[in-house]
Amino acid sequence: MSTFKIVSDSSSDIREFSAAFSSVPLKIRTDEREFCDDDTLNLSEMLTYLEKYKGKSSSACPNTAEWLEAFEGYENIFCVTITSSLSGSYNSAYGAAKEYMEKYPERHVLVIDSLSTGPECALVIEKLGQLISEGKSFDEISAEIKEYQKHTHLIFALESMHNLANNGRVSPIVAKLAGVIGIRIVGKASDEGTLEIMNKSRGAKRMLEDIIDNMKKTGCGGKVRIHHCENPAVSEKLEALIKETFPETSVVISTVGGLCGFYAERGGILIGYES
Ligand code: X90
Repeated sequence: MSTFKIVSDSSSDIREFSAAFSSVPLKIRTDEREFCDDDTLNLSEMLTYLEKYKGKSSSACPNTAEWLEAFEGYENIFCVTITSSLSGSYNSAYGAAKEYMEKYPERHVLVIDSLSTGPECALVIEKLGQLISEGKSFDEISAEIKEYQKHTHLIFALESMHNLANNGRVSPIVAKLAGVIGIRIVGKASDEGTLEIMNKSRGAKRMLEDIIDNMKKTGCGGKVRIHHCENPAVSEKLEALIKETFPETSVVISTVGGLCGFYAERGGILIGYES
């Protein structure tokens, strides 16, 4: 009997899972403090601290040793990372996988570049859990998850892009727009795993309409996962609107972890969904 494990970096916002699972934390840093994106993190306290902090803040992905520790003891590992276009997480996981398979030639690690983050990673993890519980082989699951990824999407709506711009993940010009009071930036994870801006929406109502319009373009039917950064009210409105527009969906709302919270900032909403 082979043993399966799912490992992801903490960008997936998943802390606990039904199958064998580990979340490998990214870190958020200033010159004075380091926040580890695990169970010990108080997100609200971190956000408040960062809003007041005048210096530079940044994030750091897991290193090879941290990934290796999460793999240890398992024969078949599926490892889901944040998009390799915006983070070194995939590369360090890939290095760890190579090392692991050299040490244990009979074991397997598939490192999956989510080309996304948050709730879209969560969908991939849920799917992996389902395929494992169906008793499929490592190779079958590897093929099916690749296919599945063609049918998952990520849309985001942000009130501020301050931390994204400060860390070189979006241009300062785009970030400035998000800083305008009442303007929300609606965008998506592109096919290449980059941040693609689609709307500059004025007001929450317009933002919700723009999110739905973008979901209509790809179609939506199946699972929807909403991860928000201290914005339950708008998430619930969005849930109602999604259920009304796409009746064949099941929506689950949850909260972001530290990494997505750092970049999405207060009010930010990420939507992962199946088409
Ligand atoms: O390696 C690191 O330090 C992590 C860097 C992560 C940078 C981007 C995180 C974005 C989080 C913001 C909106 C969603 C964008 C999705 C684009 C694929 C959430």
